[in-house]
Amino acid sequence: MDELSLLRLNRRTLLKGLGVVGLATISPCAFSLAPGQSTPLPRVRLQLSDYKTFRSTCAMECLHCNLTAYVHQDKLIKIEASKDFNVKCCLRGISRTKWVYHQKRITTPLLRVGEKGEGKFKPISWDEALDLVEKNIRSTITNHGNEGLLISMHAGNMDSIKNDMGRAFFDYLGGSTKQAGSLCCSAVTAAMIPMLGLRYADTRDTIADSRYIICWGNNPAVTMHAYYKNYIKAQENGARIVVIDPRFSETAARADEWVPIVPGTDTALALGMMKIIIEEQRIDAAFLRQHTGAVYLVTADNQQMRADPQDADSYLVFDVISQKLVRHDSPGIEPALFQHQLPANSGFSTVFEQIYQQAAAWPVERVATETDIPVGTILRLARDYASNAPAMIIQNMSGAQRTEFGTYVAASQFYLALLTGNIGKRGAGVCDAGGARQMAKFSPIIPPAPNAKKITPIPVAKVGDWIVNDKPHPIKLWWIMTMGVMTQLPNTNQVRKALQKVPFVVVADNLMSSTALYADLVLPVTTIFEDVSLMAGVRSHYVQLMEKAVEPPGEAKPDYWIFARLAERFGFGEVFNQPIEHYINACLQGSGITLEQLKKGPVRPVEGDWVPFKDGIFRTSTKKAHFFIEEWQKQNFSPLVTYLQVKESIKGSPELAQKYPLMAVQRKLARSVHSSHGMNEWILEVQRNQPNVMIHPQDAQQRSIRHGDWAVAFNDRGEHRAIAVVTTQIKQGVVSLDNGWWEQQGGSSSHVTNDQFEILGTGHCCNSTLVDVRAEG
Ligand SMILES: Nc1nc2c(c(=O)[nH]1)N[C@H]1C(S)=C(S)[C@@H](COP(=O)(O)OP(=O)(O)OC[C@H]3O[C@@H](n4cnc5c(=O)[nH]c(N)nc54)[C@H](O)[C@@H]3O)O[C@H]1N2
Ligand SMILES: Nc1nc2c(c(=O)[nH]1)N[C@H]1C(S)=C(S)[C@@H](COP(=O)(O)OP(=O)(O)OC[C@H]3O[C@@H](n4cnc5c(=O)[nH]c(N)nc54)[C@H](O)[C@@H]3O)O[C@H]1N2
Ligand code: SF4
Ligand SMILES: [Mo]
Repeated sequence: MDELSLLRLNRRTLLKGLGVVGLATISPCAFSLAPGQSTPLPRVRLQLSDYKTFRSTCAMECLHCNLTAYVHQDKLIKIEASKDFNVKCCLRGISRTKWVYHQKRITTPLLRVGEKGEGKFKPISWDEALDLVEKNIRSTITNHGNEGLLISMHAGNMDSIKNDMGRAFFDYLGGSTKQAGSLCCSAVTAAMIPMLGLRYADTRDTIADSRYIICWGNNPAVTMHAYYKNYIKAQENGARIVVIDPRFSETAARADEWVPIVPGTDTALALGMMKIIIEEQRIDAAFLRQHTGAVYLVTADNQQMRADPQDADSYLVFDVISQKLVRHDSPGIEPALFQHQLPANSGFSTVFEQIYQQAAAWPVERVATETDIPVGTILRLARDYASNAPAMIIQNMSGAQRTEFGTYVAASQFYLALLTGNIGKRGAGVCDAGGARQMAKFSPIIPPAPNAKKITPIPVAKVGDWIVNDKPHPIKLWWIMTMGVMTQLPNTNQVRKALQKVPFVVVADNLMSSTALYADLVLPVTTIFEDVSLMAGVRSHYVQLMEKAVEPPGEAKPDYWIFARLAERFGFGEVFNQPIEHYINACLQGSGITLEQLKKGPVRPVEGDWVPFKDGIFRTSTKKAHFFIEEWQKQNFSPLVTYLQVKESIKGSPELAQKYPLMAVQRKLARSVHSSHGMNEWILEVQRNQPNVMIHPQDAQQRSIRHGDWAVAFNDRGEHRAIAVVTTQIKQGVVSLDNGWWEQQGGSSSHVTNDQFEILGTGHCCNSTLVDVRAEG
């Protein structure tokens, strides 16, 4: 589409915009005009003292860097990395100036006049827009019940106010259909909560202390770029970095070793490593006895034994001193870990022995066949991980867990850490990119709704499919905020049909996004620096006040303003229409942090380096880490990590693989965070502006695809066009597709991605996808 050439400017605009000549001499003329602004500002030399500065947070699902805005005469002139912040923001953060002043900013409510997707709208007033919303909400509830309302929200803005307010508003209406799970990392959550008692256990502070780092299905050089410096420091200190990825990623390029793997087989590798580690007695038995449920007893029919069936925490262990069954937390005991420590014919075993049974099924040769990793490499990985303490696994919401059994992938990494005692210490652990939420308690911004009906949710990956099929009930009004359903949900063609089917689709966004094109009503919202908010979030270790620096364009409003106005119409205005400070204070309750403190700058809830589960204290009710997960057992899955073949894979669906013999994995790019920034003109100037498909030379040759040609990845769900990169930097049989391209740029790779949901965590298995690729011709 020609959207691109419209946006492409010459490189000098970016360089000027970034102020390479220094802030004090920058000229405001270098910037394109704000919407509605007609004449350029005169060229003047400004001094630092001429600017007002404001601080906010880069708020989509990334690292939540603190940004400083320089404002002159009510215009945002420049964004910089905040000087006293722990990480430096990237080009995308700085380029947010171009988001604020984007040509595609929506400045007034828009009502659809053309077909859905055509992008034809007419401006209407907020009063008209809110009348329409009110009318449609009321008629949906009357004619179809609260089930007919669906709210979709995700990671486009992860501040602590907006999504929470949306969720609460629909609850105060009496409830609505919601999405279950997340497109991102439900699998990690489903592993961590029962195993460790919390989600978010971030080890970024002590990466430099690590001696051995495995980036497992994870590409921090791009996706955690702001603190990649910690990895470099670790290498300077002598650490070895190993990357396990079907693609030679940007991190692999800087690492000591790249271990290509068949997608979806990571748990087989982890179990194989466990077998080696256990059989070679490389486990930390003392740690397992003291800090984990590896010593809990399991009956022959696979139930954990308890002293008191009414007391969930009364797990039984076998005390080798007294030779008796005792509660795990009895003083002065030495619990049996190994089978040979248990009485003969006892009829029970330990959780540890059950783990070993799972691992024993994975001799190194079998792992090699399944993963396509050489035997020698697997042996080395296991031995190096277990003997180079402290060793760290980087998981960080990884691509490897966006697979059909991603919960087992994430859990297997914690198994490895626990078995070797590589957790709760500097330089060890399994990093999951968590922020301030793991360090302090925050409170709900709105009291729970008094009468929200419990309504069956839609697994997020199934949103398109279920709406099209009226499952679990017809959806008549769909509210979409902070989410790019047309680019980020799997199976785009089905999502498009869903958008076309629902009679009233509201999209709140600040840009005419791919999703907004399909709305019946588009509501213009603010970006950061245009409203006040709070980031007490999950990706930065700091709690940050998000300040307003400039007026939003036209009629754009914060999402919370919209919910306040609607709440007034539905009779619960006072719950939603308080000043923003009220909600910020409510959130901070219990954290020990005050708004006054935040006005002076970001606040970290704890002092010193953060070492999650320090000294082996976990957050479960027993304070121990658990391996045997009864939640999984209740869903008829193995309570212990086990390897299951991904269905949409060569081995899992041989028939489908005849038709679609290539496994497609997704890749996040430096140019965007998902669909965010995808249309930022500064980024389009310096980053590539067309999607790529990486394909191995042999796969390319078989299909007569040449390097640099346009190619099409396709399957029964749809097609994605991209430029072929023919390279040995991708495993044969695998192709890598880019995440985040807009409909207006030719369309998202989600056209082909798997919309089955990751079962244990209700997550997203975009990396369990079969395709074929053809030259465009
Ligand atoms: N094909 C493919 N799909 C994927 C992935 C992949 O790798 N490949 N990755 C998955 C992952 S890990 C994630 S986390 C998701 C992310 O997917 P999403 O959560 O959808 O994230 P974004 O695309 O960043 O943002 C969505 C929209 O939020 C809007 N937005 C920003 N600020 C605000 C605001 O204040 N209010 C409102 N109302 N809107 C706002 C943005 O303009 C943007 O249009 O994508 C998932 N989908
Ligand atoms: N620049 C940038 N940074 C981001 C984001 C972004 O969009 N852009 N998104 C943010 C978000 S929401 C998230 S969730 C994180 C994600 O961070 P990452 O997990 O690092 O990101 P991905 O690119 O999705 O996946 C990383 C790698 O997983 C590999 N992979 C895919 N399937 C498998 C598999 O089955 N096994 C193994 N071993 N590897 C596999 C892919 O080839 C890819 O190189 O990044 C965050 N940071
Ligand atoms: S895009 Fe990510 S790394 Fe870049 S400034 Fe924003 S939060 Fe930081
Ligand atoms: Mo994500």
